Amino acid sequence: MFRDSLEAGARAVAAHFDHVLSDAADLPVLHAMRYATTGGKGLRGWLVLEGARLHDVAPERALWPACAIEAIHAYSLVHDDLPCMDDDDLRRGLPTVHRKWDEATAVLAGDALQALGFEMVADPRCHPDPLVRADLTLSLARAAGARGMVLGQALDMAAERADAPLDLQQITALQAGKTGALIAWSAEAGARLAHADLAPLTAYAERLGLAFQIADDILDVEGDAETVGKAVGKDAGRGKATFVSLLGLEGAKARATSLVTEACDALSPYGHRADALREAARFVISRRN
Ligand code: GRG
Repeated sequence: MFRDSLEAGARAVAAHFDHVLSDAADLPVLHAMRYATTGGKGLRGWLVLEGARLHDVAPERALWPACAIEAIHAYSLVHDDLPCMDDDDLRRGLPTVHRKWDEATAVLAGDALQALGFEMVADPRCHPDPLVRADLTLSLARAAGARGMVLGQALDMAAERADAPLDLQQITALQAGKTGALIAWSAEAGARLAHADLAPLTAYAERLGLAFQIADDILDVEGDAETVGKAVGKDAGRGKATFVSLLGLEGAKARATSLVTEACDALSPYGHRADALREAARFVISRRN
């Protein structure tokens, strides 16, 4: 049931994306942008839509920040895959943007997706109150930038060159930026649209983001064990610290499970109205991709 809701959200975001870009030039960068925003789970956009529903915000309004966060997420993946970063050939089971086109197109598509994300939350159709739009834009810039996702990515790159692997506190801080910041923004956006208290969603999202990353590390290990011929998980293969290497497989699973319980508990002010968000938290640690 949650999967149906996730797919419906992803379809709505994709349609909105097409609508917004319908007047864009017929150039490779535009095709690369559409390609890069296709095929993901759409979890971040779904969190925006669900957080908005929880606060009785109209879906037509919520689609702007939902599409914005998926655009920023897509940009981060396109740039993360570049030869100067992770140098990946595949993303979502298909050739990465720089493999399908070329590096220049991938850089430009990522740049344009990032700009588009900010354009969408600054658009008057997102919210009539300019203060709400400014709040969404400022918080998104903080989540994506040098105090958020870019900080996490930079810490990750520094860790690659470091002599000693990171400890648990360091890797938690790294992932809070790299993965957690956009997830937190997604969960909070609905409350921002409604001028509501962010605290319960912030507490939920902090735990959700960490559980998501721990699950990613577990998938990396279990996927490698299950898939004959698949390259050894990159992080594990380099001897770099991961939640699994630091906590052990069973310890990592236990930590992810208790984070999900805490995330669900943080939603108690919303009662059963937040059950879909609780389902999302459980999905994050049970997913297979
Ligand atoms: C290049 C500034 C810059 C940042 C890149 C997010 C990121 C930072 C790198 C991605 C590397 C990676 C695979 C991290 C693991 C966690 C993660 C973000 C996985 C991808 O998110 P999903 O599973 O992806 O939500 P889909 O494809 O479903 O959208």
